[in-house]
Amino acid sequence: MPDTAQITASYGRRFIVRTPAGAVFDATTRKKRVDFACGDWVRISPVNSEQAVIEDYLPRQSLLYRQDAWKTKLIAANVDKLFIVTAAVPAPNELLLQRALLAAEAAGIGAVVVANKADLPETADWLEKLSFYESLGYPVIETRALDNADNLRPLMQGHTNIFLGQSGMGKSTLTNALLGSDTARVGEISTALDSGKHTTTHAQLYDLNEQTKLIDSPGLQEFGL
Ligand SMILES: Nc1nc2c(ncn2[C@@H]2O[C@H](COP(=O)(O)OP(=O)(O)OP(=O)(O)O)[C@@H](O)[C@H]2O)c(=O)[nH]1
Ligand SMILES: [Mg+2]
Repeated sequence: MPDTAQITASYGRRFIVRTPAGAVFDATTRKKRVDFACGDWVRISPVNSEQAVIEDYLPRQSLLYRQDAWKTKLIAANVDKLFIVTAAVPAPNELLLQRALLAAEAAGIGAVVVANKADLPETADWLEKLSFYESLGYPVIETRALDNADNLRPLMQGHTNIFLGQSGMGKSTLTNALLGSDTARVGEISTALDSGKHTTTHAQLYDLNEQTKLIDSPGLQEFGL
């Protein structure tokens, strides 16, 4: 008998789903379908107490995706607030920021620009660039994820939020600060390449509290629309 559940982790073809009662299953799809995303509500058929098959997704409130020359990749479903995580180090890509803002507009969801690593002296110049986006109406919030991320909490409360951005900007560090634990794996950045190392490899949904969810996502390098 089909049940409903939410996808809390997406590994491409394998998923973790969780029912409203809190049962967690390893899930696969039929016919190698990959059109499911973290945050999706789905109908599942349990196989046993640990495994289930995803039958279909329920109507989505929103869908974030990116596109390269070959295919469309789903980022997350049912998110209603996008936090674009930026930092002065490694070098931020302004085009990627603009594309993420466009994706938020296309999905009809609110966007916030996070200027993380505000403890670094390089941040001053980057904040100057970001003032343009603030003048367009996007909130720009400075964070120091190594201390805390408490100033993001009021903006996130009651929403399904996502951290999106380049590798190495501190999405998982912010996630851990909000969770108050070291749940999400955090990576070094490469000074030689001036980039992150793609530490987070799959989208993962966390509960911040009963009404508030947060998806930590893998770093983007390109972001076609
Ligand atoms: N100085 C400073 N370093 C930070 C801050 N936040 C994160 N970092 C460091 O930045 C590096 C990358 O952090 P991650 O949280 O792994 O970055 P990410 O955005 O999750 O990267 P991917 O998972 O690869 O997309 C780590 O070495 C963190 O310790 C901050 O506020 N200040
Ligand atoms: Mg990460």
